[in-house]
Amino acid sequence: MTAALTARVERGIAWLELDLPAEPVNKITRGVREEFERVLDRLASDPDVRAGILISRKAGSFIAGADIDEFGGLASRGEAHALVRGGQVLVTRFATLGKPMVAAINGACLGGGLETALACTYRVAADDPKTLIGLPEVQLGILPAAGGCQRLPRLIGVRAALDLILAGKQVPARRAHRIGIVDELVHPAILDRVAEEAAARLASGWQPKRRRAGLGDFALDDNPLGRRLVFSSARKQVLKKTGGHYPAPLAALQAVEHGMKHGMEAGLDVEASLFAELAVSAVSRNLVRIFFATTALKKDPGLPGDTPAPHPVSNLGVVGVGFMGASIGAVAVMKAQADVRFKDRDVPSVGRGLAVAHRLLDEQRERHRLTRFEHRRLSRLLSGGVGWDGLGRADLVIEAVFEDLELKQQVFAELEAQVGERCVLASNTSTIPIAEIAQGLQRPDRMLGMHFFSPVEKMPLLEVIVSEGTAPWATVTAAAFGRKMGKTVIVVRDSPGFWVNRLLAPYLNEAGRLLQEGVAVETIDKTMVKFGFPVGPITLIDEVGLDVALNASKVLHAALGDRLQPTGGLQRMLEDGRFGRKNQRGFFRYEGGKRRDVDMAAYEIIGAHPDPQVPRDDVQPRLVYIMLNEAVRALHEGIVRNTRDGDIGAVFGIGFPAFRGGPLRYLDEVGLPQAVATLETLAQQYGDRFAPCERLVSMARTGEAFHPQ
Ligand code: 3H9
Repeated sequence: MTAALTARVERGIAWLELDLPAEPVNKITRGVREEFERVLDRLASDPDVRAGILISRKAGSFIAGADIDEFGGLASRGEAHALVRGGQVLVTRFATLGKPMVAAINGACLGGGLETALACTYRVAADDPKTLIGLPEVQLGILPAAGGCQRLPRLIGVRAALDLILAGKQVPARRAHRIGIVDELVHPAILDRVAEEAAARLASGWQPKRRRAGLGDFALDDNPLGRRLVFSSARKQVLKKTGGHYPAPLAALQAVEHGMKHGMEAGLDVEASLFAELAVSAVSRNLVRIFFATTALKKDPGLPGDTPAPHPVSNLGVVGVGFMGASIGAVAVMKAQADVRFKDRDVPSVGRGLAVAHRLLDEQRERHRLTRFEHRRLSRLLSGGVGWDGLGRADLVIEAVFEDLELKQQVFAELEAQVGERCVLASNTSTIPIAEIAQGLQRPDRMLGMHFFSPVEKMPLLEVIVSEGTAPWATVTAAAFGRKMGKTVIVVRDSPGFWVNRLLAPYLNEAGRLLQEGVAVETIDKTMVKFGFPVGPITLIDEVGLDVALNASKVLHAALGDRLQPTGGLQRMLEDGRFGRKNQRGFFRYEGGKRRDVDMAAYEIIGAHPDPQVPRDDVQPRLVYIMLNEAVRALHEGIVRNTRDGDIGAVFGIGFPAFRGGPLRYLDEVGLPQAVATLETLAQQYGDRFAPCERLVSMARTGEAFHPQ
């Protein structure tokens, strides 16, 4: 096998150049580790070598961490322990070489990659968008275990380190420089030269002076009492955020705390034993699967077989620039660098849309995610007007007007007369079948749905909805542009509610039924947060808007029948002018934009009376299983292409607990016969809507699984 590591010595400086053959990223595999060990032994004993430089020769990737593929193969804690000890030995070797080492960072420097760079004496980074730096391990259900929990807090302070480690953040080189992870930030073209100069200086005994972070931070970090405070408040925050479902951030916290109290060696021991436990846990396995599914979707054109090439989209039109349309435009500018033209019915609407989009760009500038120059350049890509002019050049137009079939049909009829032959037409509808919107178009083959989720700049999912008549070139073009916008894209068949709303509707209806039966709002929401959802269903209704939720329910009820019948509560709330957070009136009270407690008036309006006597044991199974059953039906109808897309859609679109792997993975874990039995019991008690669907029953009978091992 070809070597990943090349070593050469010039003027007393050893260059260690990494380029893992036939792989898109550099990662620390067992083989790479062995190569490093051999080379480092040589350097240590070579009297001609005064210093070393670790650099990548793979574009866009310094080192993306330990090889995640190797985790999947770990059969036991013992194996995991051996793997992590191997990693620690290698990283420690960099720190104890007896010769200064410079990490010249260009491209992703993550996990074990950053841990290696931290063990070097000095870090120079290329100021390039691909240079992302961080310890994302907790997102895989593990902790930084090659010394990251020890070296990062010692370098930048406990608080700053915890901020990165506990959320698994990846920060751009510029921010890494500001907080002190990186010593020097340089233009990519001079990275080699600056690294070489630094290595030469270090070899001559130069000691780099490091800025210490803010005085306040070190006042807390540097004394045991202050640190205890930092750790206890971090622990509280982690528990609040994870609900105790994700053990990795707590483990990382423990490793940092232990190491700061008892020294580096003891800290490394704790890192290793916690890693061994976590790496073979079900939570980590599910999170790793989600990582690989997301990565696979980045390359998936959206259709099987020989697909046409997507058309490039450099000009985007957005028609209807309320909050949603404007945010789609802003993200298209920021992530895809598209030239975006807004169109709405009058000047004030266009002005409001542009203001929303500019605000989103300004926020990026304020958070230092855009330089002043980039901010100015991107802002100029946004324009708008009330006429159709400007849309003639569009490669893709996304319509985001009010959810009304006739209005949408009218928009597309007018639009079709303006745009060129190769322009894709997309509706951001959340419920209306695409084929119906496309009726009457001269070229319905270029029409599809692009269902974004609000807030667009935060929500990672995009459903691309294709009807029978949608042409493959249009599908792959929309999917490719969605990915360019930074979204995880699933291609979904045109059908009522598509995938995400199809699963949500029965879940939210059931929550409405529980309310009506006398279960308190807090009980319903807390139960589902305890299961692992980020928010409960009643909070979710307030967030998405009661009008939107009811509209989706009605569409699904009309299409799929009684099992999806909504309760009358939402209708009555709307008649009382309650739209949820957007007008600060819903199931909750709002003050100055902040959500407060439950609005007791809501119970009156829907005619419900919270009753502590109502049994709560069935709240969770009712809400969870009604969704699972619908997921199996929709999968069987081919609404999503496969179980991977179904699970990813539910995790990223609904907030189905990632640590459970998605609804279909969760069914496998529960066991299909057990799931059928639970649904049958619920059906006996609460009605036919819980009757297990045929597909689930047959799979349970034949012993199939959604994700066969
Ligand atoms: C760790 O380091 C543990 C240590 O603390 C302790 C150990 C002792 N391993 O995402 P992309 C693959 S844990 C294996 O499409 P991008 C990826 O699957 C690790 N494979 O590109 C894909 O493969 P394929 C902590 C990896 O430019 C290909 O590379 N590190 C790894 O959009 C391209 O990936 C992380 O969690 C890996 N470490 O984004 C970093 N990384 O082509 C995870 C990537 O066969 N990785 N691949 O489908 C990322 O965040 C992104 O992949 C990255 C590139 C930003 C690097």
